[in-house]
Amino acid sequence: MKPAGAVWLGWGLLLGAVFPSPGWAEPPNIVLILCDNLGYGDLSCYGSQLHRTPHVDALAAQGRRFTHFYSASGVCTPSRAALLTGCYPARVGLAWTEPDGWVLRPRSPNGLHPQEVTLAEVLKRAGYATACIGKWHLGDHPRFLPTRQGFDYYFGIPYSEDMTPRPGRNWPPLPLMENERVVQWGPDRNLLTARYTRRAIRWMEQHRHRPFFLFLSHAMPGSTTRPFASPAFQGRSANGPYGDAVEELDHSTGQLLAALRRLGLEKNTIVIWTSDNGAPRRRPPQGRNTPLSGWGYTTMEGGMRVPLIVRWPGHVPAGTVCDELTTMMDLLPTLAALAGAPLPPRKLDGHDVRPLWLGTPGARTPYRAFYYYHTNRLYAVRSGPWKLHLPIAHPRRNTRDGRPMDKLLLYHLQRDPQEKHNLAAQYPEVVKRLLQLAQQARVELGDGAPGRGCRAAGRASWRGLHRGPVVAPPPG
Ligand SMILES: [Ca+2]
Repeated sequence: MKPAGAVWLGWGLLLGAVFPSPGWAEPPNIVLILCDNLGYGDLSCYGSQLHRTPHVDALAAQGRRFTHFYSASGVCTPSRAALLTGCYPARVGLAWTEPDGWVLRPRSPNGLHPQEVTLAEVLKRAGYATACIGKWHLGDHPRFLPTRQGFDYYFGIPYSEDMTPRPGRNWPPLPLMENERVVQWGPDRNLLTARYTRRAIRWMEQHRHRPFFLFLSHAMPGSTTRPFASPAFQGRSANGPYGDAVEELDHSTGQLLAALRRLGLEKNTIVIWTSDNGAPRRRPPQGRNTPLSGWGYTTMEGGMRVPLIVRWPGHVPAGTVCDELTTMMDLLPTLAALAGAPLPPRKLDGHDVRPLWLGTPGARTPYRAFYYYHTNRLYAVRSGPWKLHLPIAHPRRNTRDGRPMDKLLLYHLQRDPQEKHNLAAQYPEVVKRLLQLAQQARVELGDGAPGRGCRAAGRASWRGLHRGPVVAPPPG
């Protein structure tokens, strides 16, 4: 999985000239904006004809847009585990948990293992102030909360906004938390985007004089069939409540960027804008993953390939596009390198992709293979332009409309982003090579059972989140 040593030595020398060793005289601030279930085709700058996203489009014009950037999962919990640890979800035990299933449920005994080292912990050790604002979804038990995983400050709902009380489930009203306390049960979901944005800006203002890492993890467009938006955005878009939510996310981005400008932090702040997985299937359709095939919660391209925009004035070339394969698992090693922070002493799956972010001529993806897991099952493998769907006989949600798929399907993703023309019969040697790569993943990361390189999820002996006294709701 490692790139050719000589090539990377070359990059290292080149980067050494740009980046003073061991880190920066002035480490860059990092603002990471993550949306929930927003599709590849939901932004104007990615081809949406439905949504007006001028602020995100401007961010792309001032930064770099990635067209082959993957989440490590089609669903929330595993995707976020990969983003924060730099590992495949299966490696950190969160591809599938009992009794939760494919994502953690409220009051789960499971969570990201406290011994896992998150991006926040990496940066905190390098002197960064750290905040997580918004959706967490890596465990709601106190020992799994963001404040136990490297974030100095937390404000948000620790799981999905659709996990509200319902018959047969012992779920509390949605808990809005500040650090480790519930400050409001059942907050108005229409106001979440605006509240998160105000909190994020206030926190940046408070930490403007030191390097900071802000993880703004929006709840929207989210997991309901009727996404939420502030009254000022309701009914304003051409795409119903979904479009209203997307356009408010864009407005929020504009406010954050304006705050960075006002605080004089624009130049020395890396802004990263992405989504945790593709837009799920709705009838009629809401989010779009065009021109990719498939929907969120699957291992089709539209389920796992998501927008990524990186802006860093003077470093990341403005108005450029990167078509090389990168993934959410690269954020930890790449940002650690940019912050001059050492990597955790654990096996990681992501790569330091600074050459691709910085637009170094000739830079190529460091991935020999990328693996598409759904739950703890290996569904597909990509290498270069080729994607091989593996035969799936079991009845779990499948790559195509829930039907079992019993044969090998080989697609050339550059020529066939829709995954329509099966070339397995024409390219048996490619099939053979990808099957060998798949077998390596089965051994290391597992397929239905943990592989030899997998670590356990965190497990609490009691269920943490109980409906208790509410402290005074915070202003804003
Ligand atoms: Ca999601």
